[in-house]
Amino acid sequence: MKRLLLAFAGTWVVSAASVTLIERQTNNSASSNSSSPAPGAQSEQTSPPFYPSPWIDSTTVGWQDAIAEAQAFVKQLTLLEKVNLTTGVGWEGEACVGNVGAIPRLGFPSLCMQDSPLGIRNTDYNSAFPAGGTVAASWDRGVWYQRGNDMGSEFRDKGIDVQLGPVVGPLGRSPEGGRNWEGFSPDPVLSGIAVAQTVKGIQAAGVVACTKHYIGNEQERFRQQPEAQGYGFDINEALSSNIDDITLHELYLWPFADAVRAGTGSIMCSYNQVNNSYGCQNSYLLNGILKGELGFQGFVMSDWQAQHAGVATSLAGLDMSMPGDTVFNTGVSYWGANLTRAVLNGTIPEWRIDDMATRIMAAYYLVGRDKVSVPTNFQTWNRATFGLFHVQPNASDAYGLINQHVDVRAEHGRNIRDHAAKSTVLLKNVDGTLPLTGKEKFTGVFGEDADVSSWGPNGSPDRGSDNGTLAMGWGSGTAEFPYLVGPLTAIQNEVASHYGVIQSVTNNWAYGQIAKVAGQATVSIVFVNADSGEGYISVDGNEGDRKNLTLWRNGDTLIQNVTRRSNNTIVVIHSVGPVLIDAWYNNPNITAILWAGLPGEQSGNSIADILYGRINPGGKLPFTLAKTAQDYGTGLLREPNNGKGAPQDNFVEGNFIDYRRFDKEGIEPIYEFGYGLSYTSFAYSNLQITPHAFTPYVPTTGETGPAPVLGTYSNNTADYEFPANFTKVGLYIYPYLNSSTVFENDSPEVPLGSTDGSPQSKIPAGGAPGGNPALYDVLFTVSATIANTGRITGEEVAQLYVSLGGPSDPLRVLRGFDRLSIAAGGSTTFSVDLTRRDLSNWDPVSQNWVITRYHKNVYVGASSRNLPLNGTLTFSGSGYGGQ
Ligand SMILES: *[C@@H]1O[C@H](CO)[C@@H](O)[C@H](O)[C@H]1NC(C)=O
Ligand SMILES: *[C@@H]1O[C@H](CO)[C@@H](O)[C@H](O)[C@H]1NC(C)=O
Ligand SMILES: *[C@@H]1O[C@H](CO)[C@@H](O)[C@H](O)[C@H]1NC(C)=O
Ligand SMILES: *[C@@H]1O[C@H](CO)[C@@H](O)[C@H](O)[C@H]1NC(C)=O
Ligand SMILES: *[C@@H]1O[C@H](CO)[C@@H](O)[C@H](O)[C@H]1NC(C)=O
Ligand SMILES: *[C@@H]1O[C@H](CO)[C@@H](O)[C@H](O)[C@H]1NC(C)=O
Ligand SMILES: *[C@@H]1O[C@H](CO)[C@@H](O)[C@H](O)[C@H]1NC(C)=O
Ligand SMILES: *[C@@H]1O[C@H](CO)[C@@H](O)[C@H](O)[C@H]1NC(C)=O
Ligand SMILES: *[C@@H]1O[C@H](CO)[C@@H](O)[C@H](O)[C@H]1NC(C)=O
Ligand SMILES: CC(=O)N[C@H]1CO[C@H](CO)[C@@H](O)[C@@H]1O
Repeated sequence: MKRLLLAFAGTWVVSAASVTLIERQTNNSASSNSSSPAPGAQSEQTSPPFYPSPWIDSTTVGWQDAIAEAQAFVKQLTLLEKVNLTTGVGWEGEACVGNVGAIPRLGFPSLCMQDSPLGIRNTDYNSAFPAGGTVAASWDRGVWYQRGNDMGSEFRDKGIDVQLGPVVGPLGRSPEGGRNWEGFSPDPVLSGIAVAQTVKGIQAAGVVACTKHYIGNEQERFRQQPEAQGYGFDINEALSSNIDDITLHELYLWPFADAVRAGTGSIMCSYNQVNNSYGCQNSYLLNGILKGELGFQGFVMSDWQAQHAGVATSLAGLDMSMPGDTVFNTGVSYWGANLTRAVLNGTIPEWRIDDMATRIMAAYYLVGRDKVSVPTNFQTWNRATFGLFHVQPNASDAYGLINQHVDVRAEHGRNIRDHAAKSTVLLKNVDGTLPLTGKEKFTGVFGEDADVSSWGPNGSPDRGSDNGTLAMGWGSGTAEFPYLVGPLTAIQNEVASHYGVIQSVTNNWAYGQIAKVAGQATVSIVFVNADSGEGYISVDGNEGDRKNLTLWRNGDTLIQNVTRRSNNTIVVIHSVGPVLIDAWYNNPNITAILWAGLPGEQSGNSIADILYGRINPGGKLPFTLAKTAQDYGTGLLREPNNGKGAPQDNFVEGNFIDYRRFDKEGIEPIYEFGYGLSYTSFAYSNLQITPHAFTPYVPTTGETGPAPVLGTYSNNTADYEFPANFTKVGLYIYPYLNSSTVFENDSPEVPLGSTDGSPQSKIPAGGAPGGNPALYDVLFTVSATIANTGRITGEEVAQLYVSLGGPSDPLRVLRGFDRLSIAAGGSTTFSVDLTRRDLSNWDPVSQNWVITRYHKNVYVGASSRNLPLNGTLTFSGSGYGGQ
């Protein structure tokens, strides 16, 4: 059987884009008008069907053992037990934010899924790590891996099977997007390497990573219909992110491919629709792209209440329903008993439920949970030691030990301090203002953001306020702080250790007091912030997404008040992403500016390490700091634009987000993507380009095996009823049928091909986790010499950009980087392997990656706009070209 995937180029791709691409494949002169249309996207664009759902491939390198163990496990299961593995027990049904059913017959406990991407949510004795968007600024593979590994070990020791993170969706299309800070960077390569390292770190600790939210989850507003209704928007469906095929592949999918290649055991599908099909039942994206083209062998889990159908979601590639009930606390599920029934009545083929269960267990074995798992020792709903086991409405009143208060932090605080300091970006430093010595005559510290809130660091549930110093955003992507070292505390300790003078004003409206202290200070340090979070909490009218990009809490006025009186003012920004600094950044009284992101529990110590020079700053901006919000050109969709239907969010800018847009439109930013200073200086020289012999790109061909069917199941309906004398828990979701039903095995109405378990043709761009293995062939090695020309050891993030050269390509795209430690007067070699993928464009016509014939240049330097070295990549021989 051939797959039913043809004839979709037309629906996914604006026809002009395909024309442009053909042109850029054949036209070597590069003389085309540079105003050729960007790929773009259209309203009402639709997502084509893709069936059947690809089954697990037991020959997948890296996964063979895990799949064999998973198949052996699943083979012994009854249908009810398989259904139990796939379906959550319902909101508040068990200890974790999500749990599936257990398999008591085999002593196999309920799998536990728990937030968040920056540490364990809703527990105690856990660490609060720096946010993803903050550590992105370290550009440091070691930091990402270590942070992931530290987090993973904490999840493991609390008895959690799946960490609900890391995040690469949102990628950060709009700087106002509420959850951007949970992810890494709007650049797909920076995000891709960061997510891969994080996944590896988490999973090496024996916990399954759940990379999320797949895909196009770029704004909070309209992400869920009921939430939008709650904010007064009368819409019947969630927003549709309309993304064309080129932009999908070259931008939003890119880091997901890296996560899959790194072995992520799980992927969470998103609330929003993509091309007018819900993220958790979009067969093109789940079956075709994720499990087909990217060769994902793990399981797809729904976001909480992101499932909108039963049979359709299973056939479209969803493997686990979270938290299991259709809507929280309804006791009703699209799966559970419905899934049992759908398999028994022949609507869902046996191979499909087997594949769902196998994928879940394969992830489990892949990370070695069979060897390291401990029973869950906390409960997410309650901090008390004793309490109800099940807090679902109508649950039994079984009561007992629910929180063992296991301290899982080891000494992760040391790494947290180091990682946040390494992620701090020095934006301005006039005449060596920084580092300070601690012996300044009079230090003034200003701003609410300098000190921990009087409500305490965890004073607002899920950090849903902007009280005190900002060290994480709000929503489900948070953790409780075990402590929060405020900047004022750390700076005061520093000054007091020298018996110096320090005074602070931490009320942003105390103008008289601010003026008085600023007038005396020989150095003033002003702390300001800007917050955002998840859509279910609104803070100061910011319904998850930010209303604007200005500083919060009167921050601009605070800065102005200080600079009026103090000619040596250092500004420290804690923010979720870009903020507008145009009003003050070039004020001559501002002698230094630092972006410190969302640093986590050691905030004060981390910034003090930078301010006092114990750590030489080496972070670089993972986004652009622009003069105006309009400069970004990719604002949020703020008003419904489709009546009561799904708001249509057309990603018309295609690939041109963040620096790619600034380059394209010739807009001068204030501080560009990749920018950051050090206390020392660096020089770049000696660019070398070494071509490697490589074979032509070979599209994957051939057929898969048939869908594995594991075990048999009884057709006796009495076997599926609740066991005798079974005590139901509250609104728990069970796999059992309420009464024996006659199952008609008639011809159910399902999408064409969706039940076909016969061998399927392989996908040309696929073939292994992350896509066609030849995409990762190294075509060139580019190197350069980086010298430390200053007087102290420093770390430089050297960056490599490529110009792919086509008329609809960005001017330059990041393709490599390394954070290098170089002693004063010393030098080192920066080296990047450029893969075929790095040099390819997605061709929607051939549905594969191609190297176009446009000239390709490389640029090496210190930021996206400071690129002193460049050269041309010269292709030769038959390896050229993608087809
Ligand atoms: C399914 O899971 C529930 C909840 O853990 C459990 O009570 C039940 O016994 C399980 N059923 C089977 C058939 O394993
Ligand atoms: C099965 O799903 C339907 C919605 O499709 C729901 O109305 C029904 O209550 C579900 N059955 C169970 C037992 O949850
Ligand atoms: C089979 O069961 C599913 C789930 O309850 C239901 O949606 C579907 O209509 C049933 N089909 C037949 C043919 O009975
Ligand atoms: C904390 O934030 C909430 C919500 O914004 C606000 O109402 C409250 O006054 C703040 N508390 C303090 C101590 O700042
Ligand atoms: C932007 O939003 C913040 C947070 O709600 C608010 O403090 C600030 O006043 C707003 N700025 C403008 C210019 O409206
Ligand atoms: C800079 O600070 C000095 C006080 O040291 C003040 O006189 C001057 O007006 C300030 N300049 C600006 C631009 O605020
Ligand atoms: C700031 O003002 C003081 C006193 O007026 C002066 O000594 C000092 O040099 C000035 N500093 C800068 C950075 O301009
Ligand atoms: C149950 O029914 C299905 C569909 O008719 C059939 O393929 C399967 O062999 C039956 N299983 C058993 C154990 O009889
Ligand atoms: C169910 O409970 C009743 C009363 O406790 C008992 O008599 C009966 O034997 C039980 N049935 C089964 C199948 O365990
Ligand atoms: C010294 C100074 O600049 N004070 C100003 C602080 O900000 C308030 C509000 O804008 C002004 O009224 C003060 O003059």
